[in-house]
Amino acid sequence: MTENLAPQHEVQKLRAVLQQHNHRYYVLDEPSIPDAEYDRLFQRLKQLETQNPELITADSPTQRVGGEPLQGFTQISHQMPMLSLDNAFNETDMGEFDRRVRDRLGLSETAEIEYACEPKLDGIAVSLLYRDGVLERGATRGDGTTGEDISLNVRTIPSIPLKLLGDDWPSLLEVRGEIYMTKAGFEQLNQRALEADEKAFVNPRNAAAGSLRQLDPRITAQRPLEMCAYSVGVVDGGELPGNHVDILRRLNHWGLKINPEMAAVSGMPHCLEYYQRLAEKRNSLPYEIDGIVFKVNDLSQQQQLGFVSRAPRWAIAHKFPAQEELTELLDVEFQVGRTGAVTPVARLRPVFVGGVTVSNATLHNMDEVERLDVRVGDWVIVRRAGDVIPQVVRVVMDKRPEGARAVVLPKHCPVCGAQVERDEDEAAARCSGGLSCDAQRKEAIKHYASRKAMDIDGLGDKLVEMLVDNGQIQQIADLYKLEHARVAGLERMGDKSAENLLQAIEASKETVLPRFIYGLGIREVGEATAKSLVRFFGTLEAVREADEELLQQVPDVGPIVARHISVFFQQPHNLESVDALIAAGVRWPEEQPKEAAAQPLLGKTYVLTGTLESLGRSEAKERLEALGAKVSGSVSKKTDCVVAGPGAGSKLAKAQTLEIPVIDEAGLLALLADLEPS
Ligand code: D41
Repeated sequence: MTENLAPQHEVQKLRAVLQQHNHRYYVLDEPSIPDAEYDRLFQRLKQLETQNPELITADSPTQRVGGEPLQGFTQISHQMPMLSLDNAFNETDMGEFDRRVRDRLGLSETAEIEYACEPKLDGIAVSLLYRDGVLERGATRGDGTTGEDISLNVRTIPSIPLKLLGDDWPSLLEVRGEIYMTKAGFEQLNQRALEADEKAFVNPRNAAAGSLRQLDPRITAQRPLEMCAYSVGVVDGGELPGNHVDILRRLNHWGLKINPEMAAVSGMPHCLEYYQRLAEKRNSLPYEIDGIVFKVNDLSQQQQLGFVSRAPRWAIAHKFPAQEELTELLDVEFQVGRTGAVTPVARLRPVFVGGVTVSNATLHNMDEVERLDVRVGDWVIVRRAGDVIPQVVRVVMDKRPEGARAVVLPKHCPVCGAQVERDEDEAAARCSGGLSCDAQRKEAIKHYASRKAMDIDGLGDKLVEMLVDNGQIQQIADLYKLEHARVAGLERMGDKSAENLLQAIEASKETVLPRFIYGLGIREVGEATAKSLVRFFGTLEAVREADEELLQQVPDVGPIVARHISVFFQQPHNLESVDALIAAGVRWPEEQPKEAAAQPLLGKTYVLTGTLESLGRSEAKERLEALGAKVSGSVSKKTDCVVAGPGAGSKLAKAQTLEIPVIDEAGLLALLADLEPS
């Protein structure tokens, strides 16, 4: 296209095109050309610049990483101080903030303030100075008055434009924002560090700070940093809109990234709703946030309010509960799970973290204990993010007391006393007691009764433990022999609940084969694998008799799962247990194995989101699965198609970003009509 342009014109054209693509890729997250095409354009520009060095300019996309390592950073003083944020820790603090704002503005009792809401990114605050649309300087916030010149480093961050888009920007524009690392970028960076035998970073914030502090911009360039704008500082030679949200949208229009969650709401109740909504979304966001920033949206109101000491009166950060806290490791105990896995569990001095009081945390396995080098008596950082089980993430070595005791894997199962075995190639240690171990027995029964298996209402964990402890149940099939009088005699039971329980147990006899197979608790055989097995083999006999080779023909079954299934059905006590269940009256309708030809969607992954009005989600799921498709709960690169009904939200948005085909319910019905055997 550019064959016969003069070099200076071709260079200009290439820069404009590359700038656009860069923007689409890093800011909008919507690439429009393949990476290879981008690389070709970039190489062509580089070639032209090498041949015509007089054409090189600082805002050329080729000039992101440049210069020799610095000796040190130069101090700069901010022409306008970068203010700090006051914190609120609860709704009372927020109510008081809103009251102060309204009082100062002399507003009536019923008047509502409009607030701009943004997630508070956990990163490093910076200032970017654009002169005539060209990035001139980048600086850290520092103490708000004095920061450090990190121009060479900020230039390497792809979401920071070297030149603003458009031409309607003020001639001098200071953009303020947060530089951060996404969770995914952080994981990858640490993975790389681990592989290179280097020390891992403790969290994305530290990794971002460390990356910005590099004197050699070539190192910073390799770090997955991003920048999101949150306000402006000095503005000269141009006008900006009269409210915060519109200012940020304008910055976005000039090519800067802003937070897509930003919203304007009226009145404190809506602020609290926004806070709640984002708190629920916190873990699924691609970056870490530690609260929500609320700002009076109207600039003239901001001006009236002014600031005290170093924080504006018109803004506040409503913090989320901390997800990491420091506490003492009181002891390490070993728990035995359904498959015999012996898991070290940390007993902690109770600590409030992630919104709840935590006194136990998993240590996963002995490899993890060794990796953390954790000892009883240590001070540890405990993390609880969302509904995930609390974890010990690190030991504070400086605080290790004298006589801290090493954690040793017991030689014998703490429950049944059988040998504990540890395979060379496996992280988990296992109790060799099998179903003679009370712990494994209890877990096996809990699993059999669980919702996705036989779904026995009223048979909770505590009850199973009591029934095993007082000898009413030895093996799963004994469930079907329970006697009313003995059950009713249990603690907190009584006549009525015993009757209900026995009825629920009786009702569970009528089941379907996939639930039954899942309920057996074969290692690595989840709900989906159980379904695949039934779809492939049709009968329990066929699954029982299949060898490893045949098992591996089943979609989703690899060599390890095949091994576990085969081993399970070779063990006499397992076969006895299955036979006992059948003898007790557990039954299911026979299914016909389906030919691969009847499974046109084999290997395809579908995601259902929003309301499916005529089908309903569970029917849609069943029918898609019957055609061989996998139905997953989340959208990823591996998703082949998203079915979106009314009310679809983030999953639909993600599908669009990833350019995954989306159909509606009508589309799904047409597909089913097409593929289902008539
Ligand atoms: O996301 C953030 N970390 C963030 C920080 C944000 N979204 N908005 C902010 N707004 C301000 C004011 C109100 C002073 C313009 C901030 C910060 N300040 C801030 N970051 C570090 C210190 C202050």
